[in-house]
Amino acid sequence: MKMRTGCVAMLLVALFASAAFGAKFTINAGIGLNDKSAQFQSLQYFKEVVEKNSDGKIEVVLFHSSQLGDDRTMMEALKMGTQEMTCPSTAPMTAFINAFKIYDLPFIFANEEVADYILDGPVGKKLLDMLPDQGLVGLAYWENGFRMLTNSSHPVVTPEDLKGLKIRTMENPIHLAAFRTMGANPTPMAFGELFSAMQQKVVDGQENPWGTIFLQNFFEVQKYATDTGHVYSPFVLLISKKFWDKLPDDLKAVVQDAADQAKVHNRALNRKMNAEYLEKLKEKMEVVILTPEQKAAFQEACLPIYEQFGKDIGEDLIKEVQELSAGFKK
Ligand code: KDG
Repeated sequence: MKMRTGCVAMLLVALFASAAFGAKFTINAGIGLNDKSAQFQSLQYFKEVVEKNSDGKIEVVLFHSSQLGDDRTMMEALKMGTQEMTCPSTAPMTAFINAFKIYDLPFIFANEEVADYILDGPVGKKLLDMLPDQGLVGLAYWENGFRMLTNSSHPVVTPEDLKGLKIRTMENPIHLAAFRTMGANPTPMAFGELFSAMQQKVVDGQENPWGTIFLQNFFEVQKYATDTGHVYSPFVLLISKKFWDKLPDDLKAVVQDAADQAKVHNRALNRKMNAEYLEKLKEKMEVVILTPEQKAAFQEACLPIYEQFGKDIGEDLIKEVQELSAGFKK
């Protein structure tokens, strides 16, 4: 309740600010990560392009660190039309559109280039096209990235090392099932609660890309990290359909173009930051870099998940992604 009052107050401040600024439309955009993240920097880039190319007709107001709520709450606000923009991981989006679970299958993408190829191709588009029925419009796939495991108990080198570890996951049935299958004790939790849950030892560990582990100071409460790369998390830059439908076509084009430009910026920046922060984390944590054989053991341990969720996601969709990925050439 307190959170909600805070959010309303913040949106009111934004409303008055935009009235003073003279913009015709205001996009309030909220995310869970902090203001140092590649995601926030990419939103700043988006804001600059939109405000410039709309000649000030659109103002973009940015909120970070779950100031407007977590991924799920913000998506619901977009559906209701009380917030204009957010950029969630696809994992919690599966609460609204089942097919997005395809991205949660462990090790479905071999690397970032394959991920780009699928997300920017017919599969990625097909899934974005399902969003308007849910009151959401997907402007572009940005990148959260390959997720890495951290914990406060011991180094994890094999799936057996996960036994008994209480791991926070995003709110997603496949992530929960995958960690359960590997022997861990997973629990879903909103991102905004994660740091204190680790600090108070409510959970032993979590999984996120290197940039998040560094920039959210997770190393202060987590001693061990492993480059599992078990799931590639896309972000989707979402806009409320209620808001989108009110925008004239020329301004829709400005917003879409800015989202596409910011996507290119975001992916490059995110990859650069993830690589840099891995090196910095090596000075702060005990980081295990798995050999290809060690990684294959995690991949094998997760295979039952494909069977378990095959029907739910759609065997055809899984096959389509696997065949497209196999045919990918740089
Ligand atoms: O801003 C994005 C976050 O809200 C969230 O999606 C980050 O990967 C994430 C997580 O673990 O919740």
